[in-house]
Amino acid sequence: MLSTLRKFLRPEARPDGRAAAAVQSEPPAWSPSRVYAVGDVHGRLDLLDALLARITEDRRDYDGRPSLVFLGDLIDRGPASAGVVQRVVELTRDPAWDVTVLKGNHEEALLLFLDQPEFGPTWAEHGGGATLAAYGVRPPASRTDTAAWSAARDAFAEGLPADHLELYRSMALWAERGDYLFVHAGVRPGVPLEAQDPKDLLWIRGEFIAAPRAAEHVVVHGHTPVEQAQLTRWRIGVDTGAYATGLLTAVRLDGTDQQLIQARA
Ligand SMILES: [Mn+2]
Repeated sequence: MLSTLRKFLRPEARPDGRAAAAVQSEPPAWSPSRVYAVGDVHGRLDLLDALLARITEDRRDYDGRPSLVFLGDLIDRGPASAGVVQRVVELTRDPAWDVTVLKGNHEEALLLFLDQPEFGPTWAEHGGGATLAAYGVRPPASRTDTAAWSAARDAFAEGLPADHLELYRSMALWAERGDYLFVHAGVRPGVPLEAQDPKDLLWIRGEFIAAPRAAEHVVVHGHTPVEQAQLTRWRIGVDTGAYATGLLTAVRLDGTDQQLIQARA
């Protein structure tokens, strides 16, 4: 009994020590400072505020200036995209936080609509209609009414606060802290970071999710919704589909520690 327990507590002492040694040959992922990385918010200001309250409480024991990384897709689908972006703009001005906002494919779609109103119907079908409405613009009812979409684009550009536009335009494609890489969707496996196609960073799913190890880093990402956050050795996925599920997830990284922090509707 005791020896069984010992084997359980000390897996390196198992007779099949080869497998255990192979696992131990990789040191655990390391973050040099505390990071909170927040998954896809998609217009759920209610969940974002609940999560920020938990994160604010959680950081009390931390003396440094923690990083707050938004993993993209702040907007679309949910009802309060403008409010979510306003909250994030406020956080970027708060010296207590080192805020990084990554671009998601939905923010890319918003920027594309500003340049090309004919993209509006496609954006609206993927949740952009809710974002237009949140900024006080009624999405045209007809896909093919190009004049109406052009007018909607102009009204949107007119009403969009300058600091929101600046935030959308300044969103990064990725960020790095120690052994961790933060990116909206993921990376193409085996391709060096500097050679990655931005389209993959914003859109990739299957090949990245299926890869046992896609990058040198541990990749922390959103974009592909999962019922429960995935913490594996080389990949941490925190998009818990907040818009549909009412569950918004962040991961806290500090040294070798990894903890989930969540808010539920
Ligand atoms: Mn996405």
